[in-house]
Order: sequence, then C-alpha cells, then structure tokens
Amino acid sequence: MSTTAIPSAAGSGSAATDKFKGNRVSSDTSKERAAAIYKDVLTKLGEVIFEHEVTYAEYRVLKQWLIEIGDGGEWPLWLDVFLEHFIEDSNSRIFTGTKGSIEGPYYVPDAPNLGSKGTMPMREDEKGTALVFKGQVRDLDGAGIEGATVELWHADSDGYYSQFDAGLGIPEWNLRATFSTDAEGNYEITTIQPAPYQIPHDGPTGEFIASYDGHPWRPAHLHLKVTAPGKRLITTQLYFQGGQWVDDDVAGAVKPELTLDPKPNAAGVDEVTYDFVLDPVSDARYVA
Ligand code: MBD
Ligand code: FE
Repeated sequence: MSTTAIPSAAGSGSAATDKFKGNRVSSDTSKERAAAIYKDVLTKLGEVIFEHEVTYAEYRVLKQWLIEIGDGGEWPLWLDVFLEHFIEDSNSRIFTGTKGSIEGPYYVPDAPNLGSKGTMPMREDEKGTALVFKGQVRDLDGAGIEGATVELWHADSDGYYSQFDAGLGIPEWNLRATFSTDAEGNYEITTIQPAPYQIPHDGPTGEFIASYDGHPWRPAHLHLKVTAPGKRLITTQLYFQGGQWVDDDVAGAVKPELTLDPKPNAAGVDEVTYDFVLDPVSDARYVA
C-alpha cells in the first residue's frame, strides 16, 4: 500500500503557517517559569554540544536550516512531527479517559455538523475502501453522553488534507466533519480508510529526515477531537492494527490503546467500534 501523490511541503507548509498565524495565542507563563524552562533547555542543548563536540560547520548548517524552515513555512510541520508528542504525552499522562495523541498541523475548526450518524463529505469518485466507524462517548462512570461532539478529519488516499492541498482543488470540507452523539451517546460515521501517509518532505523537513537516513512515513490515521459540556476535550488519533508504520511512526504519536481492527459487517463493509471516555473538567489537575 502506498500513496500515489505526495503533498508538497511548500504548499501544505505555508497553508499551515497561515492558519496558525491567523489565530494568535498566549499563555500566562510567569517570568520565573520562563527563566527555569529556557535555562534548562539551553543547559541541556549545551550538554549535547559538548558530548558530540559539535563543529562550527555543523552549527552553521543548523543556522541555515532553521532559517529555511521558517522561510518555507515549515515550522508547524516540523514541530508537530518531532516535538508535539512530548508535550501531548506530558499533558495527558495524568488523566484516566481515552488517551490523547498529537493534533498535527492540519486541523480546521467548525467543520459541518452531520448529527449523530452520517457520511463524511467526500467527492463522488473518492478513492479508498469504505469504513463504518461507530461507538459511544461515555463519562468515567460509564454513562453515555448525549450531545457530545466528535470531530473527525483525515487525509484522502493520496495523502492530502483538504485546505492544505497545495492548490489541487479538493473541496473545502472534504473528509472533515463534526458529529453530535444521540440520546445514548452513540455516533456512527461512514468514511474511507486513509492510507499510510508520508509527511511532506520536499523541503527542509525532508532534508532533516534525509540527513539522518530516516523515513517520512506515518501510519494510516484518523484525527479526532471529542468533547462534551463539562468534559475535558480529547485530541487524539486512531490507527489500524498491524498497519504499515504503526511501530515506526515518524511523529512518534502511536499508543497501543489507539488502534482499530475493522471487520466486514453484514453488508460486507469494514466496520469498527471505538468508544471514547471523557474526564470531567472538574478534575483539579485539569488545565485548559
Ligand atoms: C500529519 O497528517 C500529521 O498527522 C502530523 C502529526 C504531521 C504532519 C502531517
Ligand atoms: Fe495527519
């Protein structure tokens, strides 16, 4: 299984940078905390430099590469692939609900709401094997949550995300939608199974990967955000059991609890059930 087209880093990178810049963020980090984090980061970086006796030539290559990552709009890509999983893991370890995973650079809010049951927006000739993805959203006590929101977005079978398609003309909300659970907390989504995915690697992110003889592959994945009033928002991804790259994700974002194993249903369509469990925001350790 492989993709037939490869998204361009320049195309999807600049789109991801523009989207990110359009939504300015801030935090209430104190000067003391900032000082502690910066000092530790630089001290540890220094330790690596001494340990490996990093040369001036290597330092200049790093500087050049950092500039090129910015010029090419690839910061969202590089950071979300190589760093975000540490942040995500550090944040989600303390909770008991469904495990989170990284958001990645291609989320867009406010995708069309299709109710509790529906088919993802897709082109008439959308390539890929059909998948019925269904389940229940529950609280920690096992009660179904009515009106929970399940947002799903994923790549098409060529590895492109709508709105980050480098001008290919994929419809705006292709393979992006929001669902709201029914009275029992259930949802049912029909979509296509995504394929393993190569992150865009025709720019400086690709140069970085090639420089250590790495690979740019992520396993096939579904991206999700699941939440309900008074519940912690879970951003996560689901993978396919036994799928290529599940054990060797370039973004280090696979967790064993996050794999699916679809089986043909009575109609012969691959189907899988996945239930989400949401922590309450009243948990004292919860920070938005
Ligand atoms: C993706 O689709 C993705 O999920 C991540 C984490 C990085 C780049 C592209
Ligand atoms: Fe992705």
